Amino acid sequence: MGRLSDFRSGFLALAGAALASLATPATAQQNLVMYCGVQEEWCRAMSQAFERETGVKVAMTRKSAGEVYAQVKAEASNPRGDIWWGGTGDPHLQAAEEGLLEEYTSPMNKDLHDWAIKQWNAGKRRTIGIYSGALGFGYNTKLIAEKKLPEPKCWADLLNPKLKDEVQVADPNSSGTAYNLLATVVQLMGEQKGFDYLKALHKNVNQYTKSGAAPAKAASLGETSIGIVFIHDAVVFAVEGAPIKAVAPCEGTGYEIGSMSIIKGARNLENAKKFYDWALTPAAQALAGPAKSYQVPSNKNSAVPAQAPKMSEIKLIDYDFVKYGSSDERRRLLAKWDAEVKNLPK
Ligand code: S7P
Repeated sequence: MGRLSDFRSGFLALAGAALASLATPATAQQNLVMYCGVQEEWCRAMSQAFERETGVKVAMTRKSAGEVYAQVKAEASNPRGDIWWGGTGDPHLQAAEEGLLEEYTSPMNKDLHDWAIKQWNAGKRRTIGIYSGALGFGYNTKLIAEKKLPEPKCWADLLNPKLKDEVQVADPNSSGTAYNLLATVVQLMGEQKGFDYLKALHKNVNQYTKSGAAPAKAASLGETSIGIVFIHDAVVFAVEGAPIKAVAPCEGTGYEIGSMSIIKGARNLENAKKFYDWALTPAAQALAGPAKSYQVPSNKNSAVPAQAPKMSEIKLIDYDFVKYGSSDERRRLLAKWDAEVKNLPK
């Protein structure tokens, strides 16, 4: 009897172990590790909807664009992430050039705007445009009026000495938004004048934040008078009723092609591809508006949120994504900003 029960429990243990080993790969198939570059609310809406529709369990982390780039690079020999969804396109392009991303051609490509496909070609099929939005700033109308400050309409207006410590913007090392600003002023004014502009702006900056959209929130709360952000990130607070006015600078401005990439060596490659195709559908792109994200979506059949700034009414520069997303140029400009602007005395 004793031997029989020993045999039974041994057999059951072995069978259990065999089942567990069979179950491991099947379970792994149902996971997706997502690095998300947009606002938390939209990140959550996307990961939860994908989970609901496919049963794939999504582990999502929200980070700024420069931070995700740094993480993907640091993890290159042992990749942890599967999909990098959202965030400005420049660091995606840099990662593509550095061999950190997987090539992919989605059946959805045929439905996308030219600018999204241009990004895909620029990244040699390793990154693709998912939305677009223009750079600008938002200001707190109450604070500006109370302090009797002139209403800013142009980039040049932000250099007014009366705005000392009244402007907030992110650090371009962590933030895609702030790198977009750096690349924009260099393209708009030329490199020398662009850096002169950033040095003069530094005198008025009260804080370089980590996240690009944070200055819009700070302006809405009255913690700063002006926040340099993507215009759609300022519109969010105006829509909510905060005393925020969103501005497209009069001299012209840059814009982003928010991007998506599959990480090279993704452990859940098939699920990453599944997410990629799904994220390019009008149904998935329609999750943006209700999550208070007012970018222009990349699928031609997607509805543009009513609150989205009209790109055709904004004076846009011909942003050179290939040059400013290249590894050498992005590294060079960030090092120059660190050396010449960041630690300047006020
Ligand atoms: O808030 C949305 C958005 O502005 O965030 C992305 C961008 O990378 C900002 O985050 P960081 O500046 O913190 O990197 C944009 O792509 C997107 O439009």
